[in-house]
Amino acid sequence: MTVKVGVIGAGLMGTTHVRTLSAAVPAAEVAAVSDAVSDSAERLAREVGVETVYSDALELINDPAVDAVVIASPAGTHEQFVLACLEAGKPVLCEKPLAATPEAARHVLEAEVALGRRLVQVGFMRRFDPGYIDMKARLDHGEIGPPVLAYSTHRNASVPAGFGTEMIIKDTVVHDVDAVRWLLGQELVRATVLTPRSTSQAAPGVRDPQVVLFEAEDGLVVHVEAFVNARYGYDIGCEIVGESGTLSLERPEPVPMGFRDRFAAAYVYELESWVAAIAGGDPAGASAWDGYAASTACEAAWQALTTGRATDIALGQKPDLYANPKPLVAHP
Ligand code: ISE
Repeated sequence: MTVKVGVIGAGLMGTTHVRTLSAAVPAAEVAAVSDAVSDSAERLAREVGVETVYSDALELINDPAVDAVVIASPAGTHEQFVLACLEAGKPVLCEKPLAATPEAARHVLEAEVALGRRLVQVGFMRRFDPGYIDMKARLDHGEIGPPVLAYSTHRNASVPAGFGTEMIIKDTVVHDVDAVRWLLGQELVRATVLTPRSTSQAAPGVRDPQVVLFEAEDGLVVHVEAFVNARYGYDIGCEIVGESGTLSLERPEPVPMGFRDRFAAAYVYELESWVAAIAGGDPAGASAWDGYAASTACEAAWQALTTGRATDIALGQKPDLYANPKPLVAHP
């Protein structure tokens, strides 16, 4: 069966997903594209030979010819569109963040729990990167013993104008949060933020770089460096220090300049895995719970930055629906 996918959003990520689905995921077919700016949707649809174009995303979601939906529109639209997918009973891959606020992410979570089956996957693509998958397998295998420290480095060569201090936490650090929660299999419970002197490359008033310290459930400490004007490249690092060794993420050489190059393989595997799960079974990527937990941790970090105080991350009880996440296996 070919899964007919509707893609909402014809910007950078929507375009990446449409091209990847069309060129590299034979089990899927792009059936429709939508964007509030009709010209963008039409241009993208034409590029890959898709005939159905909407300017209203809700029409795309409710189109009977669409089996499943990718959401790559601005964060402020995610809650409404994911809820509409749940109402229509359609699997949905929603770009990060799951929703603009932890409260909105909780609405999505509650709607999925009420439905009683997992239809939501959040686009945390690092979980599908071969290097991260290898680290996770070795950690779970006990290769370095119980972890005590984690270091996650997230450097962008540059960011678009308007990318401010808050976005460095909510758009950038959110990836590190998901990656370490997944690698460690633990929730983060407290956040503290340090703001070194800003680089002269940062826009006026923007705090860049930032160091976010998270404490995890069993007392281990996670150090996240976000530096979005690092100029030399898009450089992602991760090291987990355990009681009997250490594991580091492979860093490609030369350093790529952008996230779409660095995570090209991850984007393909993310879509392949998501499409394969539609035929039966839960999606293996980040769940609505993971999206909610990441947004809540980032909101706490933002509060920590603005108040200068350590801030607790209060998630509440994890619903049973998310108790046994499907393990992710290495790309065949
Ligand atoms: C961007 O918003 C993303 O989502 C990318 O995946 C991330 O690596 C980048 O640093 C963010 O700015």
